[in-house]
Amino acid sequence: MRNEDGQTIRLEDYRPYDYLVHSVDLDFTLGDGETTVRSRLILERRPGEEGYADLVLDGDEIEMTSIAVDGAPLEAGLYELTPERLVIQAVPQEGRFTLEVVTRLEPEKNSKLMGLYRTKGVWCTQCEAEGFRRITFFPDRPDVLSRYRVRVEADRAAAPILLSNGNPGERGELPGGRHFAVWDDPHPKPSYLFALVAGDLDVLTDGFTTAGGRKVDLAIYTEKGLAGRAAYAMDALKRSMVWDEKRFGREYDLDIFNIVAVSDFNMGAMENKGLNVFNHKYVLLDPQTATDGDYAGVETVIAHEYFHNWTGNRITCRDWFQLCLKEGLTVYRDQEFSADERSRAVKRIASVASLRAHQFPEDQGPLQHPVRPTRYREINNFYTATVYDKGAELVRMIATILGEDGFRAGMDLYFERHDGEATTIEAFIACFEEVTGTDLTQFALWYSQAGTPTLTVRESFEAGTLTLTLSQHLDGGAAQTGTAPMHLPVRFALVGPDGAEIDAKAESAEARVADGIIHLTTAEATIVFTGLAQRPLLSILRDFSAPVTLVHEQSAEDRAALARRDPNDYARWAAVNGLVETMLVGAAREGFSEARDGETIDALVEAAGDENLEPALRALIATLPGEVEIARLVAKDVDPEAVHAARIAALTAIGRLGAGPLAALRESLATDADFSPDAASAGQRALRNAVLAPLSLAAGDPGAAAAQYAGATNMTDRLAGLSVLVHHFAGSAAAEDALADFYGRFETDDLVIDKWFAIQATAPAADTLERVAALQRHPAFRLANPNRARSLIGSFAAANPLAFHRADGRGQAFVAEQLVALDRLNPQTAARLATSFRTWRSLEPIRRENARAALAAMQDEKSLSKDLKDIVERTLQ
Ligand code: B3K
Ligand code: ZN
Repeated sequence: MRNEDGQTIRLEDYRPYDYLVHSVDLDFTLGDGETTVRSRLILERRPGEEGYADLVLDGDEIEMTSIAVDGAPLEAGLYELTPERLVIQAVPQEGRFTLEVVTRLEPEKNSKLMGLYRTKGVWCTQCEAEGFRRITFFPDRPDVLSRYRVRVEADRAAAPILLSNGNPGERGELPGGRHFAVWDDPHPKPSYLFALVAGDLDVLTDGFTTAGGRKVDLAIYTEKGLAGRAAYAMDALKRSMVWDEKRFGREYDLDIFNIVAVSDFNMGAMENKGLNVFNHKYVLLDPQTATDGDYAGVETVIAHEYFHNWTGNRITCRDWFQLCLKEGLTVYRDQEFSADERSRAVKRIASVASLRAHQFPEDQGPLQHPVRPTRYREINNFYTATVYDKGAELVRMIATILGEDGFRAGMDLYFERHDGEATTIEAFIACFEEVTGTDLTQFALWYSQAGTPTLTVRESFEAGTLTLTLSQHLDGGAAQTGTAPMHLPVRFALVGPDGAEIDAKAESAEARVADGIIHLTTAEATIVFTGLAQRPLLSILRDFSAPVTLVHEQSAEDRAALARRDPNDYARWAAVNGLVETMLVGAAREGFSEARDGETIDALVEAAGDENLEPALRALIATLPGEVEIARLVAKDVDPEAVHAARIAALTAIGRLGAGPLAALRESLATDADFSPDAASAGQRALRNAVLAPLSLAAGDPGAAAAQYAGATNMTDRLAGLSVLVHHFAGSAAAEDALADFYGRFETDDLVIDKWFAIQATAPAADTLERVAALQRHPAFRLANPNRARSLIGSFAAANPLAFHRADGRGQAFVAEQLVALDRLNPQTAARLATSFRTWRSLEPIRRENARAALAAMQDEKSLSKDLKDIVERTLQ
């Protein structure tokens, strides 16, 4: 599937693999410094194919020590070995044959953390997307499904626990203090879902009985002494299993479900069949060391990986272009789970805010790509917010367009028809079309047209008639993937002066209007509502029913009225947020003006204090968008110092103008001594903490934050206090004392020390770069540990525009140097962190030029990895 330049993979070149791999037998001999892998494949030329085909297997940085076909060692001339491939000539073309290959690996030296590697003495694998080829030679592509049987052998003292996919089989002792275990996975799977873990681990066990009566042993393995911190993750797992049965009729399908938490991991977690491997950040929690945000994150990631068992594992992707088939759909499922377990409106707002903060800049910058890309050079660079989060929005739109029953019927058909297959987006969409008789051809453009459409709404009212004009526009953008009008489901309501929704008759020549949704399918549509007693308030794009940039020139009065009265909670947040965004963009461009923005602040303070709204929602209302998000809204010639000044001025004004009600609010939300991580308690803490920054800034006094830090009984409150001190009173004795105290308290706890690094790296202060450079030499800093690299370098680049884009260019140059150093150890993580440069063109000219120079310096480096090179080149394009 590689084209002439040998680098770019193209969707249109897809063709099935020439051979079937009926079974995979793997035998691992794990030893200190060296691991041997014996692989025995049963293969067969794909039936119905014409002509002879070489057997082509992928490989990457592995040494082959022997090779045999049908038991006979293969002579040197009968195969060709290159750094990327093993090509075997003269394999049987009729019937089944056996290929045996032995490879030798050095997991201890594997700092890329792809394939088999060692972390804190534990052997662990990561195979998605192309890591299996770093273990043995194999057709390492998602459409080759096989049955796996795995034998693992190791020293019993070093690795009392030996795990792989599927159900456990024989195990036993061997001479010399060694032992072995056999695992058998009855479900055919692609190589990217293979996993092996071996080590000396603690375990938390539990059990679950499925609706169909299958008894499943559940286990979460952790580093020594930490299993107690996995209790919430276990609870989240059981809730996920119940939810998938109820909501989607999906039951678990093995006798055992294992999760292993490790501290060196390139991403959040991995859904390997029956053996999920997790970054320990998404497993380990207790109130002293984890925030409410961490609890919510664990719940989401545990659910996400569990849900992959059906959307990803039982039904997988034909090729990596179809990645959103499993990722977008599984994000949709985990979002729905959190909405059902917690608060639907709060979850929706959090997802929308995250989409706009992470996916919109990607979709509007040089790394833009369609939800289903058609080209890639390095697939690991396409595990993006576009594939995941916009992909989830597309599934959500299908559900909105078809309604709950139609959507569920389509999902049922998808599960029934494609179980056990590697399939495509077309096949997925066809299921919904068939069960509902709906033509989704136009809707499917969302998968191929990159970029964020703009939805412009105009309204006029005259003599009892409201006329709306909706138009959609999509720039060709960098990817120039086309701009045909798409199907935008636009949820709306007309809201009366009393806050009641008005049921008015709607007519449109262009758009279908039904069940509170305008189906915009043309470039422009006019909708006329008649018989209205008075001008209603237009509540539009409710629940963010389509991932668009909304341009709606609604008066500040209408927005403020909706902020007070809209019966839809999402819409109330959106109304305040619209006012706040206008305020912040105006302040970043022209300076903050209390005279101009006083009413916005009143609306925010009033909504934050409205006891009819749940506290978690009020906390979101009271929290201003971050500087990166404000910069995105400013869009052109961004000056990060002006953005920072605007945000601080607005926060201070909120604290000053809202002093009375906000202080009373804080008082009324005194924290419980008995911590409970439930959503309602977390919401109370979030609201109380959201008003700490404005009140402290207005008072010009770190006292309240310092007192909160010192008196905190849980990490949420402690970190909230610390963050106000370090971010708003940088360099003060109170901030420095608290930082020293924090380090002393949590020195031995890696996950908490990550927070200590991150909070300092994100301080919007003049000397943050120098501080980060010093921290990078701190004994606790380890560039090779992805969490640590992300906490210091990643958060500096992603969340501290003031320091990263310092006018002298030294922030960007520092990050570029660090990325080049990281690239030598771990290209995937380096490439991920490099995406922080993606907004460089929106900066003002001096900073823009500095950023270009930093990117060019990376590009000039010799021996840059394919991963980092791909990001740097596309970013510079
Ligand atoms: N499927 C994995 C991500 C793999 C990333 C490879 N670069 C986790 C997830 O999305 O659930
Ligand atoms: Zn996923």
